[in-house]
Amino acid sequence: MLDYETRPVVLVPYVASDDHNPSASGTGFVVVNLEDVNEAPIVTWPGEGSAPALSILEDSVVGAAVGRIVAIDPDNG
Ligand SMILES: [Ca+2]
Repeated sequence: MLDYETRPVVLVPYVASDDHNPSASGTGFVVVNLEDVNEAPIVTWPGEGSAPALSILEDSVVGAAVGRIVAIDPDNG
């Protein structure tokens, strides 16, 4: 899998050969520079479940903390 953040450059090996008899060939690597794609933030939360499920008392004051979710930008920089 291509991933700019973990490996921005990929070396792809090649073998090129002609159709002579005997055949001659050469090998090497092509340098492929990945271009960064802007990825959506990854949101995580404590506990189980596919969506954040938080609870708060109905008589809590306005502005009271309900819980905490964390968003991480997987892009560099
Ligand atoms: Ca990216």
